[in-house]
Amino acid sequence: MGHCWSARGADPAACTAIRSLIAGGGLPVIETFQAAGVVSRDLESHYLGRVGLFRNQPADVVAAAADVILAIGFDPVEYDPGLWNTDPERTVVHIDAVPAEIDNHYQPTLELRGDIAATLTELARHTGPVRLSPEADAAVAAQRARLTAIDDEARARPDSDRGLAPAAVCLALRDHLDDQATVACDIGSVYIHMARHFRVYEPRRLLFSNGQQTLGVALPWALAAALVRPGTQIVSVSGDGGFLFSAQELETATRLGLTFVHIIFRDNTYDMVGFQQDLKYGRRSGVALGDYDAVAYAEAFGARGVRVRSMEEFGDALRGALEADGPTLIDVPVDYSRNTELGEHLIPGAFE
Ligand SMILES: Cc1ncc(C[n+]2csc(CCOP(=O)(O)OP(=O)(O)O)c2C)c(N)n1
Ligand SMILES: [Mg+2]
Repeated sequence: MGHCWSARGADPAACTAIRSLIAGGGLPVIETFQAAGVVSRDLESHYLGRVGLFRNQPADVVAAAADVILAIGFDPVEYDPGLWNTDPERTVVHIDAVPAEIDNHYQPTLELRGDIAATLTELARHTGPVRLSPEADAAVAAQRARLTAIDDEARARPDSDRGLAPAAVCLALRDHLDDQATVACDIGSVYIHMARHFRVYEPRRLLFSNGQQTLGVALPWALAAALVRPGTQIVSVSGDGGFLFSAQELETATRLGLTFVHIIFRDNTYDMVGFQQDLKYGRRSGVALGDYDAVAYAEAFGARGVRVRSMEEFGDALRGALEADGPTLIDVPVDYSRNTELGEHLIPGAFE
């Protein structure tokens, strides 16, 4: 079984070449966070999801079973090879403009260094459409079915008495946006949910901050996107903690007259820290956050603000915000009580 994934592969020329390489063949594709959108709508049958942070996604199952991996533009800052490349004997072909970063878990069999698009075009000329064995095909199909089932389950459980289900909010957001929309995502449990459930069909439309995982990036990125992609849908998404890391930029947004929507996943906690404390120590410490009034805060800067209480209200607020001029903040209470499941099926020792 072979497959490819990609970080620098989201470059427009590289992306086009990846799409030609997989079209017509049976090669499954896994997206890293930075590669989100490399797989277009018409190639959906090749999409096996994104890698997880904790090696527990269908994509990780496919990666573990692959006997050949084409790592296209792979940068270890996104996903440490020690987490996913558990079989050092496996054939890894590193295709990139820059040299591979060699370590114990990343020693490519072959490095094709140079312009990614030119390399892929040449590769496709030699290989023709790549087909998997019937067994590998069946294994990939099983993981694709699992991917669909995960989203179906999320849609079926949109809320509880504690708030909206975070995965269902991600899927509802997708339903309201077109393919040219830019979605800037902050760090936090919010980003794990978005990475798992928010499909994009064009590159550089779903933006994540890997590596440093900088809190507070989403709102300023939305401002920048509104400046360079006027007339398109611009959305930023953050947790209630991450929002406060750069919330003052609402002043810049209203002063410059920028139009976008910022969505807060409200749980009154720094949850990505909290749920990992639960997993590691069995208790939480120093992660509580007050139930601050985000609506009043938005209004103080001349922006609109709304706190929603149901999926229906969320849809109404989003539709209104996308049609309005200027920034709108939508405060969405989420039920994070199942978030420790985000870390399920960890590789041994990840939280020791
Ligand atoms: C600048 C910065 N400081 C601290 C962290 C560590 N950190 C990662 S996630 C997180 C909590 C985020 O909380 P919130 O924004 O409410 O999102 P949630 O996890 O609740 O969805 C923290 C403190 C970071 N990534 N960046
Ligand atoms: Mg939070």
